[in-house]
Amino acid sequence: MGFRKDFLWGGATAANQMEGAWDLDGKGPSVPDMCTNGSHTVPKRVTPEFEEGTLYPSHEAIDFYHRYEEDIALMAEMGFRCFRLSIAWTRIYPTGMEETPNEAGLAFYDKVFDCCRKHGIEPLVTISHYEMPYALVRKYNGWEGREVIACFERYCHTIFERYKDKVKYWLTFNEINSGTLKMGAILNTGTIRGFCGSTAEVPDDRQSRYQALHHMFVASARAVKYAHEHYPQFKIGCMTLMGSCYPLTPDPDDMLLAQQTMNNINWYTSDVQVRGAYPYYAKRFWKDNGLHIAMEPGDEEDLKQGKVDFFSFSYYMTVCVAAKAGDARVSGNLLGGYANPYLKTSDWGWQIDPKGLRWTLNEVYARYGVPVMVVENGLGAKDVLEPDGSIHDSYRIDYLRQHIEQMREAVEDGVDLMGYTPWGCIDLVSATTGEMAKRYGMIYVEKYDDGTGSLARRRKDSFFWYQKVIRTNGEDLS
Ligand code: BGP
Repeated sequence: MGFRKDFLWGGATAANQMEGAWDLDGKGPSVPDMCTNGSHTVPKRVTPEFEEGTLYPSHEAIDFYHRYEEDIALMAEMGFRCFRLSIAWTRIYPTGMEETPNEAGLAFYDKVFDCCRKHGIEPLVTISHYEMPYALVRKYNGWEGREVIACFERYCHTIFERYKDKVKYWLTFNEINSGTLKMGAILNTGTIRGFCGSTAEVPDDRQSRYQALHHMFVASARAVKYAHEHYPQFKIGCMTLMGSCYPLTPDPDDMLLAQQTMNNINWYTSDVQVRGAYPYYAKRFWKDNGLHIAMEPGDEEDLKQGKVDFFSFSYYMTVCVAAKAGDARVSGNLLGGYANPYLKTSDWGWQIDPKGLRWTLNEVYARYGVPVMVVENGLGAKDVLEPDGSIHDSYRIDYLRQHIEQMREAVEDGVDLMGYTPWGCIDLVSATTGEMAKRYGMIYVEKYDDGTGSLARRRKDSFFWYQKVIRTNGEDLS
């Protein structure tokens, strides 16, 4: 037993949090390009027009655009077999609406994938990771507009054909279920036309988000179906933000609420993407919340024909839910909840729960029975750069070790686990706060919250530890 021989060990990133070069070589602005920096206490803001003197962290990010060779070489040195990255839609179609793609953008990813291949690294490509062309927000209110499905299909056809010999593993949308949450309007559905303000102030317009999600389901299914027909070698997965939740008490009301939350937040999107149809509980959920989802003839058939090949998810934490208010709350990876008295939290208040990962893996596999991959996991923490250039991040090693141990348990339980790509293997911009101070990497980047820094890369202690883990295929976690 243990991890399979071809286990995809690696790390995960996203274009808008890493590349920089936000307006180079024909790239258009995406939603995150319109977002300012924030912090744990001050929310980031969306500005429909750029403000003079304001810092927009995605504009330079960690400048992967110019440093990808060095970065991929460092990943290769760690022994990566897989590198999860995303393509910036706006490099290929700057507004999302062009008829022909931007050759300079396509050429950039040719170089990146060739570099991965040179090092024997399998790219895992997220087609849309928390960015959409801002022009589509202005014109269609993001994914609420049905027209965006065709824009996305054109984008998918272009990149599938261009990279068919370089990329085998794909994910359609990052954390698609974040569209069920308020903050998902900015990160995911793009349903923020005309909105100007902080992430805390974004309106909770469920109707537009759930309509947008329907369009994303159809778009994803059509992309999967097209890929299966034209590129049978591809493996395409869905990607869920796993907000696993426990009932705070054995009160039956808490039990029911935990089940409903799992259904409505976590499974709502993956049931569609893995099983090819809306789940049985959707109708009641729409009714109870006054939601009306406009569908066209053919949509159901598309969903049925566009089932994904594998299930992937991000896992950082768990929360408790309680029917009666009053207990201590914790923040979290978009989904907050009640504090679990058995768990500790990270510096950013996210509850650390390695055993919850084993529980989650078993839940997922029992539900779907398709191969599973953990494509994000990790500890966002403040690191100290020592004068000699070292970074002693034993806390990160502890976090990763405990989670890998539990993944191994899940494999022993019988879960078909394909791989593990911890988040932000190289330090990058935080998605929720826009900070650099919240670091996840095994590779440190000298870049700071005020936008300064040499951008030099350094190996943290976790770099050498993870190198050993990969070398021993997860046997030696010491
Ligand atoms: C996930 C996103 C990533 C990422 C990560 C960590 O929700 O898919 O893009 O950033 O969470 O979150 P944060 O950057 O806010 O710490």
